Amino acid sequence: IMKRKWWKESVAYQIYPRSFMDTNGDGIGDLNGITSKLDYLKNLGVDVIWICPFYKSPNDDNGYDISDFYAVSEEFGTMEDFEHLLAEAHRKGIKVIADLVLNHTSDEHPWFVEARASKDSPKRDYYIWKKGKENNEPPSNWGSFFGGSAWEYDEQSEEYYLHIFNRKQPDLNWENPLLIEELHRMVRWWLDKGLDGFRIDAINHIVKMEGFPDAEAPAHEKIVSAHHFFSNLPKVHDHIQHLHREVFRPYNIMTVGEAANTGPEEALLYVEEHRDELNMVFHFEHMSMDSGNGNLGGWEKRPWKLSQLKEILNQWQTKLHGKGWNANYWSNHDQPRAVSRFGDDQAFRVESAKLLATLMFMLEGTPYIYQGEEIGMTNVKLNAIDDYRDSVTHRFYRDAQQEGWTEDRIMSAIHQSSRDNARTPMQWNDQAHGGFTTGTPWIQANPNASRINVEAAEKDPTSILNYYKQLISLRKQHLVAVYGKYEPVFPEHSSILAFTRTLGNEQLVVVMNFSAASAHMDNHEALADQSVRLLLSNIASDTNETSIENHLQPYEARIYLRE
Ligand code: TEU
Ligand code: CA
Repeated sequence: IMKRKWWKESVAYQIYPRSFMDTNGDGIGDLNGITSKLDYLKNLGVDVIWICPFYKSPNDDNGYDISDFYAVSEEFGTMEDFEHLLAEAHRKGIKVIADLVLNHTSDEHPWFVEARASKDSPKRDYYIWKKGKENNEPPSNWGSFFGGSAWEYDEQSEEYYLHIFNRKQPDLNWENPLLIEELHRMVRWWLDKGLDGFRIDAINHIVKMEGFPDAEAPAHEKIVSAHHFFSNLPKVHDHIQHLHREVFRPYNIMTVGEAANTGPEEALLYVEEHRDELNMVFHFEHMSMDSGNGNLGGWEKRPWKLSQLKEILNQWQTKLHGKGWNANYWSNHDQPRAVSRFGDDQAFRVESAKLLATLMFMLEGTPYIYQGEEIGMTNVKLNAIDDYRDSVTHRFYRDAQQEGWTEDRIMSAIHQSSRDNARTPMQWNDQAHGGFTTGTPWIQANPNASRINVEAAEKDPTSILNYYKQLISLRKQHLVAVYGKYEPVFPEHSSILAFTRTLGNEQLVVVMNFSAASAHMDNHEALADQSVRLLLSNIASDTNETSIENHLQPYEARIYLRE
């Protein structure tokens, strides 16, 4: 058994503050809105909330472009509101972790303003500046994650600065020890306020390849994906260990790093316990199962394969077991809604949302619910590009237009993949805007809020929400659900995903049908008749099952206990 830790046994809930709950009618969710919903979260069984950035920001990227690390965005409230939220959460036994953005700041951060003003400014070197190539081209052919070159030309100094996200998000220069000291001081300041940890944004990108070499590409391709030149470079680990040693160590906190383009071996370098880096990382391997090819093509989803999901889970579950800890999630503020993407948001919305939850809660690792997932919120189809708020979606729209895509094709890709799918207001009740605001919301609510909302779910014993509560209490009653060793069953089955979790004499058997047709399981030793007890199922069953039923209905999920 691994060392017991509170963050391993916790259920986490991600809050996108702008869209969670508005208390002053300005159409923007706020910190007091979060405080007002703590009882709801407590009741659901949540132990930790992760709040996306609420710092001062010009909001080019909804808070991921920070202009003051020490200030609360006025739209979200005041520092007192934050302190009140933290105190109330703690009083109710809920821990709070915040987003920590260390890869870049806003271009409106005073550091960057100074850096840009003069080449001689001591802050100049807080960022990454370089001369262009001879022929007036950017220093390298690196593309930004969000489209276009990762270099932006600065007329005044005739140099370029690096931004691997939007151009209003200049990358910080982690080669500069003074900068690192400033960042450490800031992190410590928040921990001393009583935060319980961090989700660390884009942490695996903080170090860039020395010399900024061109990525290999055909000569006519001027801008190419070059993320291997700024992902998981060895020095990243020195910096994280330094941060741990200098800042994290004395605090009883949890840390989860965002690490795109990272496989399980690479992940162990971040999370293996003796390395003293991070507790967990979010990987993206299951997030790319359904993305099409290329920069723009990635927006057009293709069907995903259960076989691939199984392969990914098997790797992560087995490779980390006994060494490091997983972070399990189906969605976040950057991804489409899980039930629309991996389930069926029409005929089997309820069943498939419960099925996805079953898997997330029964894996080894800490589960992260994204706001609204617990009521089965779906993707949204806003009418026109002007209804969208996400700058990355707008960027895609322009780029796709330039490539000659038709309006229909562009909008269809946006409906499938826009980050705004996850950013529409939380649906609390059947009132206007899902009860999120009494004013005009900053982005339209999903029209299905009249049907899919918390109030309705609370009244219905068979709702997705009530199933989440059951899953969470099951996880809390059975240590095997947290620490048990994972073993796949039927690795080749085309529609059934099944596995066992074993801890001492206790074993969970989890069987799930990932299809809209019923499915049959052959006899298997893992399912053989010994005393089993059905703990939970997402489809009402009339019997008190004491043996494993070989037949599964569409999207059916069952959890058995064998003692
Ligand atoms: O996301 C980082 C990010 O966009 C990539 O790592 C991305 O996840 C990857 O390409 C897989 O698609 C974080 C935040 O979550 C996001 O909201 C911000 O826009 C971004 O950082 C910049 O701060
Ligand atoms: Ca507000």
